[in-house]
Amino acid sequence: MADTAAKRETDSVGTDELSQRVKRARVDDENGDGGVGNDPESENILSEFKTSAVLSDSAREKTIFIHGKLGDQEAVVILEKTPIREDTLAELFTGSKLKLEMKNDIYSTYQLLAPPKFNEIKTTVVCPATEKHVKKYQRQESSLVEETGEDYKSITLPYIQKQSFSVQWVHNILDKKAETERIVFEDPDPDVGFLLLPDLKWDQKQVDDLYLIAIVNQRDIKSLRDLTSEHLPLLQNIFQKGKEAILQRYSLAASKLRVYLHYQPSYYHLHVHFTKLGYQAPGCGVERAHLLADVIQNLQADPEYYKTRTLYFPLRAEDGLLGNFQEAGRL
Ligand code: M7G
Repeated sequence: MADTAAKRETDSVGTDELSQRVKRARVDDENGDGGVGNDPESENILSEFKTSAVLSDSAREKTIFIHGKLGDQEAVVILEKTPIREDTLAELFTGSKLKLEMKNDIYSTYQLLAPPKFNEIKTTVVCPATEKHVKKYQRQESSLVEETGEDYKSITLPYIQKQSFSVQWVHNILDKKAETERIVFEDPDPDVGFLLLPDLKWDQKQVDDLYLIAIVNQRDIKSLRDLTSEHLPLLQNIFQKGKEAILQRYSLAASKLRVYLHYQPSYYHLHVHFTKLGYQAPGCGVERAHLLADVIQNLQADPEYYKTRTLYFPLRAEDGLLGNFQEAGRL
């Protein structure tokens, strides 16, 4: 699928049949007893999912990324076993069946068959998925790229202007067309304002893997590269009010947070990641994450810091941008 066609396809999200069915299923669930696994009447949109390939999986992280088809549309489905929560332990122990697997001296292993409500699997569906989504979730070798300010202008910018993921989902959030009930904090100011809400990756069941994103109201800041000292009031506002909102809502102190931007991001509308320190959030490594506190200091020291600095980031083997860096002899 050509990427431009793919982009058009993602732009239609919100009107296609699948999203109507997802909404219906969600409303059914909300109107029912709300319990996971207790509502057999909810429409299972995945019953007709046809797997074509496993893109990646991890026994350690208990995740699997699958490419397949939902009806005649390409889809990516992500399944993730959820953490065991302390507040469910009593019920888990009393309400489960235990099957002995082996016993040796003081050691024994069992298969614990928990009541259905404890078997929830966090499921994310991307449909229609573009070729770019499939590549994003595929296990691939990465290479570290060195991008000068000039490289950004001549290689990266033209590429992202043509090929990047649709940010329709971001506009839906800002326009209050999606995820409105999930908003944790809002500052409506057009220049320094933002919306803070749980990231797609966080099921909000435990603070241990807390993950929120702050999405800026301004629509023309693509990434870290666009930032200058002019944006300091915006960045400081996000840093300050984001931390306060998280303290208030989740009782998590600022000193327990990792607050950062990705470069390169997947979505070119400026946003800031807030994750719990100690939780190894995907993409929090030094090759991709830039602490907001450092970004602020760098811009205070040099207003054009991110316009002129060489920035380093990993690109996956099948990323078109990597190909463009190779063609330009920059790798
Ligand atoms: P990024 O740095 O652009 O890319 O971050 P990454 O996905 O490679 O990290 C975008 C962030 O937005 C990620 O943490 C995503 O999980 C999150 N995200 C993506 N989508 C499509 C949604 C969405 O629809 N809603 C919410 N709440 N978060 C999203």
